[in-house]
Amino acid sequence: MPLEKNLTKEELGEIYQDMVRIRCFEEKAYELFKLGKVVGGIHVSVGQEACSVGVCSLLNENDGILTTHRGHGHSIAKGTRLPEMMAELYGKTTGLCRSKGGSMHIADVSKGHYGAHSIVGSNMPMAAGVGLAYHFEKKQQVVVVFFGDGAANQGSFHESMNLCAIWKLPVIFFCENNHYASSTQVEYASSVEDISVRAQSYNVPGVTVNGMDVLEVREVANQAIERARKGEGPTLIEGKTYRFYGHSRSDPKFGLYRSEKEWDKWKERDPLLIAEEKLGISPEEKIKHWDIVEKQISDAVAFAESSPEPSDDEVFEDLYA
Ligand SMILES: Cc1ncc(C[n+]2csc(CCOP(=O)(O)OP(=O)(O)O)c2C)c(N)n1
Ligand SMILES: [Mg+2]
Repeated sequence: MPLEKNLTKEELGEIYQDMVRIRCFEEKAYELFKLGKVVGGIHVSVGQEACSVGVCSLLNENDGILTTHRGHGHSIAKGTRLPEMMAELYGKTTGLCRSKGGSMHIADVSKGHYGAHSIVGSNMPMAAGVGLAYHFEKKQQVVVVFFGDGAANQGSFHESMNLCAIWKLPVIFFCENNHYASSTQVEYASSVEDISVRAQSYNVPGVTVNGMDVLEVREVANQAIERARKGEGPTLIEGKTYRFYGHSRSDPKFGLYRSEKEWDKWKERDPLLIAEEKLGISPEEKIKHWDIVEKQISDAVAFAESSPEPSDDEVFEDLYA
């Protein structure tokens, strides 16, 4: 039976609202970045919401995630608090990491969020470590590591997959294949069309899914999570998706490496539109969800605005554990 058949109307609405929360948070954060309020760098995942929500909506609070430089969506989907997250982007003392992390290094261990990691591919060996800890603790926890198509060409991907496979660690490798690593097209950098086939080298299941469809992502993620909880080891999932913004702040929407025509084609498959149709969100419900979220985002911005800047004395605090 399809997984969504077990969901109530409220639960379907929560999935949609989570996706809207990510979209609104990131669009607001991007706007604030351009105004100089959000400091450091910013990489938004607008267009990739079905991957983060599809997976994280199936996780328990004590399950883990690790994410990347493009990690706001995963953080929000895992339940990270919005005011403290926005304050972190502002570089304020009330931020999740007391302003030491910023957009690219957000962590919220209380929610099982073991960090955004900006060094491409660095989070996969860490996920193997979290998986090993879960394996010894025997509490049926799982950890999901999100990474991009570019990261799938790093040695750390292969080493981590192999280790998790031989030790049957409860780690789900979720590759968000948004077709570009900065300006490098995936076809240019990868020898295979579907990154998921690489799972065969490690004798683990590998699945490619439509990463624009939250319910399709949930179906495959559910199987991978069940398998990991039963102690049967890792799965590699590849969600084919697209980022609607440029790679980072300095990269325009279309850039020199992708065309407006290509962008338009993907925009027709906006994950929010697909979710509205498939989750059965009526126009009235849509307005209600957006209203709730917009209020939450403006509260988060107000919290960040009114929070204090860190003082010079704090600069050496929290560096060692
Ligand atoms: C080891 C390393 N090399 C290069 C970079 C610079 N860099 C930052 S993001 C990025 C592209 C990553 O592409 P992908 O893994 O597909 O993730 P996406 O940005 O598409 O989400 C690069 C090359 C880095 N941060 N770390
Ligand atoms: Mg990419």
